[in-house]
Amino acid sequence: MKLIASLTSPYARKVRIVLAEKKIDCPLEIENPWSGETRVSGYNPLGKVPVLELDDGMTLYDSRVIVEYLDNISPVSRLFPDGNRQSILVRRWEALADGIIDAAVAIVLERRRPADKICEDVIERQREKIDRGLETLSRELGERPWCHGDGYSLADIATGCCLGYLDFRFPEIAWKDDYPNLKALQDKLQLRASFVDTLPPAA
Ligand SMILES: N[C@@H](CCC(=O)N[C@@H](CS)C(=O)NCC(=O)O)C(=O)O
Repeated sequence: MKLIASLTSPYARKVRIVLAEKKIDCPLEIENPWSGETRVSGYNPLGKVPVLELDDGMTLYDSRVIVEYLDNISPVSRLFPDGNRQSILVRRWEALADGIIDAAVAIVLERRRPADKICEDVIERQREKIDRGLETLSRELGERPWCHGDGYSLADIATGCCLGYLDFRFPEIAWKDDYPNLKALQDKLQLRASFVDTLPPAA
């Protein structure tokens, strides 16, 4: 098994954290999907990372499929709860956290366009998704110590990767001042070796 990923992808970070939490050894093949020489499309027709290549050559994408697979191949540190409703609620957190990342990535890509082609309306629309998403994450977390149930789950990992990506690419977004409960969660998550070891490299 090997993971094809970039070190800055927040979706790949989620998978790398899951591997670490579940103590699954998995070599990492670093690929920049944006480089001209990328081989990612040979693993994933969508040309995106992360991709998990299994020992029989089957490739799994995207990150949500990969983390579900990984959680099921090892009983160590289960990250999805049993039961349809509980498990769907964790996936719902993941969908929201990943959706905020999708909006943030869309802004990063828009800003990379030539100055005269950048569309402020596109940026504004995506920024509204980030703002509403953060407000919802905070409201749904409330004063509880973890995103779902009584303990650490994939909901926390997905949320931590989302907040970490905002810190990485959008230091100007003051989510820590606006949402102290999200800051408290992030402070706690950042102490975990899985989070420390997967921080994106300094730009
Ligand atoms: N929904 C996908 C998103 C993956 C994704 O967009 N990855 C980015 C890197 S952060 C990528 O590879 N982009 C290349 C492209 O869009 O061509 C997942 O969860 O894995």
